[in-house]
Amino acid sequence: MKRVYLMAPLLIVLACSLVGAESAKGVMYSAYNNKIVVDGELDDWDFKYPNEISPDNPHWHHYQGRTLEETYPDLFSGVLYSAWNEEYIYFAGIIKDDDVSIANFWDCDYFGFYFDALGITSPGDPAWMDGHIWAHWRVNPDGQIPAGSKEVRAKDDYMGRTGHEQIPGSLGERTFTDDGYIFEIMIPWKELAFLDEPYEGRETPFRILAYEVDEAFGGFSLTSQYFWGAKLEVHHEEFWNMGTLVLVK
Ligand SMILES: [Ca+2]
Ligand SMILES: [Ca+2]
Ligand SMILES: [Ca+2]
Repeated sequence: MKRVYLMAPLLIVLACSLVGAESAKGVMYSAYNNKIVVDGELDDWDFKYPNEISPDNPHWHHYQGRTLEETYPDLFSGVLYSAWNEEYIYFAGIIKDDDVSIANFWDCDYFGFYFDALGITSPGDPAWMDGHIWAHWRVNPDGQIPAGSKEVRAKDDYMGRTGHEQIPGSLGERTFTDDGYIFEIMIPWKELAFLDEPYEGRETPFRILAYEVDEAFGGFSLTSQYFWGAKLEVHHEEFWNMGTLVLVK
């Protein structure tokens, strides 16, 4: 019996370390859903697998700017969801933010969704700056056009790697709430280059940017900038440190 007593704590420690190793990678699940209509209302979502934006979530990494924990009392938190079907990948957010005003196209609240198209797994890979697709969702502006870019409706701004052009067939809507905003976007799989074959169990290197701007310090300021992923060392485009998006049914 004595051996059993000794082994039980060891097994618990081993089990905890395995769970810790899994969660350290950063995994976000995307739930199958074929009934979503992108209209800025989330009554068509099942709200499975929430990804909480919080200083307590070890997979949200501070990049630059001020943070929730520092001197500026920024109200910024929320929860993100993902869903998929045979044609589209979807993202939704329910965000608490005390200021959603804007200065211009660039100085506004936005989220970026990064997909690694080349499977870059180590630092120094010469392809790393070109190895991804990003989709930036700008929450605030209506009808603003970024300088030097093609005319896109700014709140549908999905920027591909080679320019600030909307990804064809993508769509986004948002609704302001009493304490922030809700957003809902969709991107066609066929526009995600190497990722154009969705199937249950598919795992994709993936990163999320939360870029939070408030009118503070006498102007529009970056108050919080966080990345979700496995970890963050020196640069936000560390494709060898991305998390994983997993498609589940
Ligand atoms: Ca909807
Ligand atoms: Ca805020
Ligand atoms: Ca804001």
